[in-house]
Amino acid sequence: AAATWGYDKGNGPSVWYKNFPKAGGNRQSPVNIDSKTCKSHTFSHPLKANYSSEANMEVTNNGFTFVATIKGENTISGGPLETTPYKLHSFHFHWGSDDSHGSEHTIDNKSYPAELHLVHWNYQKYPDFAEAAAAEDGLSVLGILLKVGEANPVLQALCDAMDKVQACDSKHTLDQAFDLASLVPEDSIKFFTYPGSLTTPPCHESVTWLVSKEMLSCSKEQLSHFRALIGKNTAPLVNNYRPVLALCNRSVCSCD
Ligand code: SG5
Ligand code: ZN
Repeated sequence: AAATWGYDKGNGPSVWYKNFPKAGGNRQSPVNIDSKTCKSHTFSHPLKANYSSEANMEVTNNGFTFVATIKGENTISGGPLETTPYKLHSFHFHWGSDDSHGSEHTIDNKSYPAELHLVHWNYQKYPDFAEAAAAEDGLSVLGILLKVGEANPVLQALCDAMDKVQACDSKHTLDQAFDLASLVPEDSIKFFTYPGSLTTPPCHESVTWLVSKEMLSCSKEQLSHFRALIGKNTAPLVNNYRPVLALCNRSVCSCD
């Protein structure tokens, strides 16, 4: 059966609303973050990720992205989440066919070559992830932009794993424990935040977005591993990002 959505001409972001009406809503993601006009805000608790190391991490090329599913208990809290811990469910990336685009969020209208999404859920409130994914306070995604620079040793383990799942719908289990904590800034995280949605169908308006001000550096060689993944219909898996949408009646807060 033909996929109901994708990133191609006939099934891309501009037509998602036909099968997934929420995609036409006014709390959609991603957005451009205008660093000059967003309001500064100080929350009572600093935003902190409480991450550890994940043994036997499983990664999948599902034809839409490269995703790692997480079994251990890793949480994020503080900032707009206040004292409610949200638990890490999985992480995945979005990327482009070249270095000039690929991120979902843009900062001052600038795109980056890729974006990491660490997806967390409000596990103390909702009995399962699927229920949280549809609830207005169900999810919080920490987005970290990738910029071209030095090769990143932390990302290298993932680039090596990508080579094992080049084929669409393949899985691999990492044989070395993966240190999740090294993906995120060590102390408290400086970030932008706004209420938004999943950036893929069904585009539920359930996400408290946290976009890190600190980026991860990634070499051009490392980016080539992302672009060597194969998507649906044997086409290269590239440009799996949704373009920015209107902020509508929302504002982005800047938090240090
Ligand atoms: C990703 O974006 C993944 C989803 C993720 C969405 O591209 O999409 C796909 O892989 C398409 C099938 O990740 C998973 O499915 C993980 C197993 O959806 C979720 O994580 C929640 C349902 C949307 O997430 S995003 O808004 O952070 N981009
Ligand atoms: Zn994503």
